[in-house]
Amino acid sequence: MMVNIKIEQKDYIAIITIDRQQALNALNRELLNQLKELLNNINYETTRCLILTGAGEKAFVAGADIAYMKTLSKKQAEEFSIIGNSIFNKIEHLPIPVIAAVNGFALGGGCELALACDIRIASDNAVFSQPEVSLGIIPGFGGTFRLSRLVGEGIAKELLFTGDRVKAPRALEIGLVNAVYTLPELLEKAIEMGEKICKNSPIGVSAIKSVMYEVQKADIYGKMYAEAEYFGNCFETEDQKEAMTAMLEKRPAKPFTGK
Ligand code: DAK
Repeated sequence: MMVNIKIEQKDYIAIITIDRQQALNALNRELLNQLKELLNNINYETTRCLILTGAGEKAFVAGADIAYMKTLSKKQAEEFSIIGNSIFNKIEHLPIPVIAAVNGFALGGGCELALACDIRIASDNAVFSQPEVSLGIIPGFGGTFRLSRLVGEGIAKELLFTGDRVKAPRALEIGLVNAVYTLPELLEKAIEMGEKICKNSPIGVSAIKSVMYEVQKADIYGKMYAEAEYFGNCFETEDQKEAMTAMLEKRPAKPFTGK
């Protein structure tokens, strides 16, 4: 029984909803495992497009679970990063298109999840950010290279270094999302796009996705392991522990010391 994720089928479209609203759909190990299982069990005879969204009106995914990450050692963090990356990579090379319907906060790992999808559309209350440097870490699920690929290196570096939040209109302007709708319209619009895709040749659609993936793959794999290593090195530091504790205690963190 999937406690954190729902999947429903609408004709050829499967809709996966991440539903862990008490933590704004933050990704912990259990949720990632469930997502992996769902992805491993997609029947491509009956499914030609996947939509990923978050439950509720507030968040798509508010990030990797900070309460879970707070106490990770360097080694555990590196492992967590590799597990997450394997799932996000899987999404990226599923033989069918994946549309992220971003219905609110897409922060940290949530933004990275959206980045691993083929297409992103958002509701007008969506907020994107890679705030990891404010938590004493770096993105661990491919955010560094996938964000650059999508919005260009200059804007990606600005967002990664500052942790600035990007609201829906700006996300549209920089190409982080393809379109913005009201929240009640969002899923309907994602389904509409999915239906158009599903009317086309599944072999053709899949071939396009594969070609585009193959072209980028060689480049991405090397970068991914570098990211995991640097990510691991941010753990067991005073800054990481203090910043994550402060977030969970809902207080401002002490200034970073670089230790
Ligand atoms: N993790 C755990 N719990 C979270 C969470 C998160 N990322 N985001 C929110 N929550 C929980 C809050 O702690 C709170 O729990 P209770 O206090 O009710 O028990 C509940 O969700 C509601 O949140 P708030 O009370 O804070 O709600 P507000 O409306 O006041 O604020 C917010 C919403 C989204 C602005 C705020 O919750 C917030 O700033 N959340 C943290 C967002 C964030 O910094 N996300 C990035 C996390 S870092 C990795 C791979 C990837 C990554 C890391 C590692 N490896 C594989 C190793 C990526 C890193 C991240 O994602």
